[in-house]
Amino acid sequence: MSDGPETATTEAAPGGELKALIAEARALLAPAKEAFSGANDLKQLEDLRLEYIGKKGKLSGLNRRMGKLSADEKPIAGKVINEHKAQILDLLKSRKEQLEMKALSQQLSGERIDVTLPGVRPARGSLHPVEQVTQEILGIFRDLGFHVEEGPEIENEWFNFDALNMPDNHPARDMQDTLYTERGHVLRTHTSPVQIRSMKKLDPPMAVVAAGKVYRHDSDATHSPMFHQMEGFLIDEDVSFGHLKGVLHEFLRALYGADVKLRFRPSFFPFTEPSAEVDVWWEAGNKWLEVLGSGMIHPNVLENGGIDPENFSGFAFGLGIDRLACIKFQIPDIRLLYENDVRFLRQF
Ligand code: FA5
Repeated sequence: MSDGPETATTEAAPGGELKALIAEARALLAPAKEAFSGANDLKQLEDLRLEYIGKKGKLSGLNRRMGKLSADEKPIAGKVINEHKAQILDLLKSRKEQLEMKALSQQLSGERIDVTLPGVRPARGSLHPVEQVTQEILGIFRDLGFHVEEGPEIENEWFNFDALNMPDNHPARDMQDTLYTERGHVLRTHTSPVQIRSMKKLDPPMAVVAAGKVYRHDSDATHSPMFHQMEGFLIDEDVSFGHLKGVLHEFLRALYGADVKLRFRPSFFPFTEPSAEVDVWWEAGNKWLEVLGSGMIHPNVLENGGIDPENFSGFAFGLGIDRLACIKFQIPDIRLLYENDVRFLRQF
């Protein structure tokens, strides 16, 4: 970088150096303006800044020469040089802004989003197979005119046992290995207490289904400690065992198709008389699998629900939803439903 004009004026007459400095300061403006607008990027502009107003730049060269001026001349020259420095700074600033805008718009156009690129699909979850079957079964019973109720999972012992004709010390309580919570309460062992709750709430005739979790101290390929049941019952005048069989046949055909292989077996439940169980052929397990218990509601149970057994009769059934799902989806072990292995769950 040269201090060019410094060498142009030596030995001037009194006042000559002042005039020369002023003229040189003025003469800087036009070339500075041209040079700045010719700068194509911020790096070039910075080099020009140093050339004009850097420590060794052209304006500093003029400042240094003020030493040769008289005391009267110095403030005059200083003022002129400062004014020109301010103008040069203004020019630099506006060119800098232009170049920054240019750089930003180049960056933005380079980063433009290509809306035609294929998107990344978010992984989609799906309903658990037990939930899928539950929804399907509820749909079948709704179509048959049943109404949906619910009951609590932590149940009062009276609703879970006593009201269902299983008083204290009744041997039938041992049929369902019970998990007790606080005194007088259990994790419900079946959905049958919803029968009593619904009878107390509704007036006959009534046709109700209620699905939910139930708990027992039980675990193997066909037993899970937590599983799902759906209770169904219908109360009206002159309900017969034939109605029960008809509804269960209709239901199983709707769920598995007209050629479903099923069999009724006589059974025992304290809350139904007579009672029957139904098995469905389980291809994945290569055996008959018991899927439900059922029967005609015991007169004591109707009474406990506040319904006169002289005028009304009813049937009831309790479905094992998890087992129905195993048959539906050809699952060979009920415990697979609860291991939460996504490789298994993704198949449904
Ligand atoms: C009962 O729980 C009766 N409350 C059913 C009932 C209701 C009978 C209304 C009469 C009238 P059971 O204990 O058999 O019955 O259970 C009913 C169904 O639940 C069984 O047929 C079976 O499909 C299923 N089940 C029973 N225990 C388990 C278990 N540990 N894991 C998975 N499913 C089970």
